[in-house]
Amino acid sequence: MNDITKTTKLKDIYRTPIGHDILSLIAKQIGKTGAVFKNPFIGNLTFAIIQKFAGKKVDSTLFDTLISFINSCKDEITDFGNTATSAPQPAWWKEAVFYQIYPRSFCDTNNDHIGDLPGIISKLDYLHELGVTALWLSPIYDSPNDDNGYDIRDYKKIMHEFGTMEQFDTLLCECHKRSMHLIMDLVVNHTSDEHEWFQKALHSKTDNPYHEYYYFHDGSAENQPNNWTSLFSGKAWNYYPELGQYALHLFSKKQMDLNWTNPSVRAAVIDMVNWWLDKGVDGFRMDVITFISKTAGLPDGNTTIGAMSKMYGLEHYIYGPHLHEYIRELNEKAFAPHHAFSVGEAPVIGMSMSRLLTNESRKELNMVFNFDALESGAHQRFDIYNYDLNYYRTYVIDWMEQYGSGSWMSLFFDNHDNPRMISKIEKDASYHTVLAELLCAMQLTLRGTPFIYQGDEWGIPNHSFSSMQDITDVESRNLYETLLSKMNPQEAFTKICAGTRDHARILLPWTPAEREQQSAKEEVFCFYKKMISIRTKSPSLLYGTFSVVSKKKNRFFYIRSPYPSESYSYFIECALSRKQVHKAKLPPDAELVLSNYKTRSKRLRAYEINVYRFIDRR
Ligand code: TEU
Ligand code: CA
Repeated sequence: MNDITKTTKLKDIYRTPIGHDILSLIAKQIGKTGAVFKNPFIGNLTFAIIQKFAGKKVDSTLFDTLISFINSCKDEITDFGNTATSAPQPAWWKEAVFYQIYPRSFCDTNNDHIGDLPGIISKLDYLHELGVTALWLSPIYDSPNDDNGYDIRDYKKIMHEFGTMEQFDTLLCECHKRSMHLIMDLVVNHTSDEHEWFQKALHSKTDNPYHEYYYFHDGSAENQPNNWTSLFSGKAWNYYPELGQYALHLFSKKQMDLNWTNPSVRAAVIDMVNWWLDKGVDGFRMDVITFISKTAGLPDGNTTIGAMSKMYGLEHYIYGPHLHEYIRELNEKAFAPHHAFSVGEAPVIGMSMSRLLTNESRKELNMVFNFDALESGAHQRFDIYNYDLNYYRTYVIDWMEQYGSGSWMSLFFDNHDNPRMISKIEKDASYHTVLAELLCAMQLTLRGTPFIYQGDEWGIPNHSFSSMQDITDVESRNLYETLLSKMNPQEAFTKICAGTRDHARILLPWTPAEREQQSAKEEVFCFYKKMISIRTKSPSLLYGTFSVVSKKKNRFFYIRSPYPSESYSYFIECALSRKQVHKAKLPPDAELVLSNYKTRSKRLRAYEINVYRFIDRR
């Protein structure tokens, strides 16, 4: 593939992996999809023409930066065929219903108001009854909890608030007894600054192998090595006067980035992963795994990109030059020999780069978590707005049809890093039950692996915080401090409440006394249980093809067609807003198998979803 230049047409840039995803990201900022670059006028523009029109408004280094980033990927996008119609290779992780547990707030059994391993063990029968077949545990390792366990101090020790290694062994054994897989969280882009490796790294900057485990750069108190900023606000460097050096942290000040160019780091990570896989763990969710390779020399980030994204330097770490090499080595020396499952967290990158990470021919990852649909349109997480499910429909159709026959989607609406999706969509709680059930049935009838986040099965909404005293998340607390330079405390608190990760980290209300609207929660639980059962028993929903029947505004009708071993097709009709919409013309003899409304109606009501099955006689 030839390198692109300033005179390459946008439509040709759109055909390169990084170019596709960058142009899609730019389109998203104006509420469009990348398809806009197939438009003859727009597709024939070039960076040179744009530069001419934009003049001084756009710094010329921006296009140079984009061109070198796009040219840094030498992989071709081979046509991997149409995801929606291919017959995939069966695998347990394609059929699984995953449930993400954030141990700190899942279930507490010793009244310290912190979830623990005995709490998880005590709920395995509940999860088995729901129909869950695989668990993903957010980090349970020893940690000072600056970022609630995503700052690991000892990879082979259990956090004392959660319990003991013996209790973990019991948990793993009890999962397997119930034919449930268990995957852990692999956080190896960084360690805690209290990790033994980092503590040894501080001893001296010469003749010290551990010093090369991290990114240390010479400097003085004023001039840090580059302009990179942390995703948790502020600069991405700590200064150590005793060494006269800075060390890199893309996240909190206590999460120090590992230097993956160092073969000793890669070997130490591989050793640790094998240690857990030898214990019988079934795989890992890999925390910001796409950040592990950085541009050599850690050069300054482009100021225009930094100002737009608030992440100065991101073009130098979101998809670095050796990323595929490192992941392939990890797969070859740890995951593949154990037939272990891997899902990589992949912030910022889009479908093309994700395809190169997950296509089976690449022997890298089984799946990724893509975040393009976590916010609708050009919105960011801390914006105060109503998420538009029409955006989700466009996104999921695009991925269902373009991702490629050798790649497999993860399907999720919630996780521990985001406010609850039902509250993003609707601020009026009276819609939350039907909305929770709409999201459930979409997630479990689309093609891919569903990841249910703890509490989704009760339709848990956002929490109401009364002041910043209630907010514990380091990302939110840091952001609040920076906001105070631009707005008053009340405005800053309101903005934090719109996007804080704390919404997803409130202890689950297990006892009826703790549960408001207990009957609504039980209704949502029963709906989840039924929908999971329908999916689990239906190869068409697991592996069948996907085709769109209607994608008109506020509607989403689609068909899942039989997988060879089954006769039934499924027809799903959804209303994506409060507005009533015309119903679909159903296939003959369609039988309603699940609805989130108890009565029937001529039109689809607010957030109504109906799942039908039928024999396709066409
Ligand atoms: O998150 C990576 C990440 O980029 C998140 O901060 C995300 O961008 C944002 O919070 C909203 O989506 C992973 C973990 O999931 C997160 O909990 C950790 O704080 C972070 O890495 C550092 O380990
Ligand atoms: Ca506890």
